[in-house]
Amino acid sequence: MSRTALITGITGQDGAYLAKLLLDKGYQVHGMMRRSSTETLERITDIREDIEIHQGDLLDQLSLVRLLEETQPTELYNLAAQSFVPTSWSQPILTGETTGLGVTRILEAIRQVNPAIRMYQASSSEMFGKVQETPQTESTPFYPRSPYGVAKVYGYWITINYRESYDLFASNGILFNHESPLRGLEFVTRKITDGVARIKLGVQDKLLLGNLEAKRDWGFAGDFVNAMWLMLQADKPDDYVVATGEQHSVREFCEIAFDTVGLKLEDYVGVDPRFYRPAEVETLLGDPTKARTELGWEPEISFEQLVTMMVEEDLQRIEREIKIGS
Ligand code: NAP
Ligand code: F7E
Repeated sequence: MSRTALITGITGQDGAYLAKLLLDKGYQVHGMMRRSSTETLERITDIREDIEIHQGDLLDQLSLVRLLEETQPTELYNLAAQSFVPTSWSQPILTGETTGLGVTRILEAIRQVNPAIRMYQASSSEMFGKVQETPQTESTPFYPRSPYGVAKVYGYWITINYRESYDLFASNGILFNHESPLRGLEFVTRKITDGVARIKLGVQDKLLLGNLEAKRDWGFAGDFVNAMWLMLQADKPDDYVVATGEQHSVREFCEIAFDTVGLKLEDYVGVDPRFYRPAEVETLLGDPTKARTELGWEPEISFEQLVTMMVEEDLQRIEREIKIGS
């Protein structure tokens, strides 16, 4: 039977990895992107001909209904969001509208067009914020620390509420930080690997960061999108923590990244309080036991492999840019 998936947020990091995974599995893949004055398809240029892109916006209910009618998906992956935590303090209303209420708009569109569509909601470890226990599991209480985290808590609960109210197949993946060479440059991992590559190639002197002691459970995006798919193949909808079960600090990430190119962090990294947050999430560590036992999900890429992969890809990209510029 041919399976059809609709991915919101297809132009983002996870959208690109998930689209590739679904194409490999034989899905017909549709992606939703919002209108912009410049091209934002950079992450999916290699599969552009294999997928269908449609315009739509989480802020526009009618566009969602129309899109579901047009594409008739069997599975919908709601990855679109305002996902950068610092921006959620400068644009809290937009973040609430997109990252929070946007989920209700998707659920309402599903109800209206076809309640049999299976839906994945991109929930986040940011919901645990000021952690109430360690490691965090599916039953750990939430304590979000940013407008982004608060909006994700709303998205999480509205997904459960629609599942219970209308019997929808709607599942939350509580995903811990996952990174890749396709990660946005403003997130700390990519900021570091891009900075390290530029320093190594002589086009940058310093790398200015915020809280070096923050700890995260970092995994590889390519591994994590597989968990999203597995959730929608399960017998029943449910909520799952997706994490590696291993924690590292921003400082450790930096050390490995600089080591990869034979340099020392102390010679290049400075702390700039501009990158501190009004309320910080100091530590996150997930327990992926449920995803492992019930879905058979396991991450394949280690922390060290992830850092090295990201540094190496940034080195190659910047080398190409330098060649083109000279
Ligand atoms: P990302 O790279 O920032 O991608 C976000 C996507 O959402 C982009 O395609 C963006 O489009 C789109 N978008 C933003 N506002 C929109 C709107 N109003 N209407 C339609 N599309 C809109 O994020 P990601 O890292 O791939 O993460 C995917 C999802 O997982 C997000 O919901 C994020 O909050 C969540 N999450 C991420 C992580 C992580 O560590 N990566 C962990 C937990 C949860 P443009 O290209 O036009 O900006
Ligand atoms: O920050 C610290 C910063 O912006 C990680 C999103 O995908 O994952 C992501 O959110 C840590 C924080 O990711 C800099 O203070 C230090 O403690 O890479 P980040 P995030 O805030 O954890 C979750 C799971 C999501 O759901 C989100 O969508 O690193 N940090 N110095 C810095 N962070 C940044 N961005 N820049 C710095 O210079």
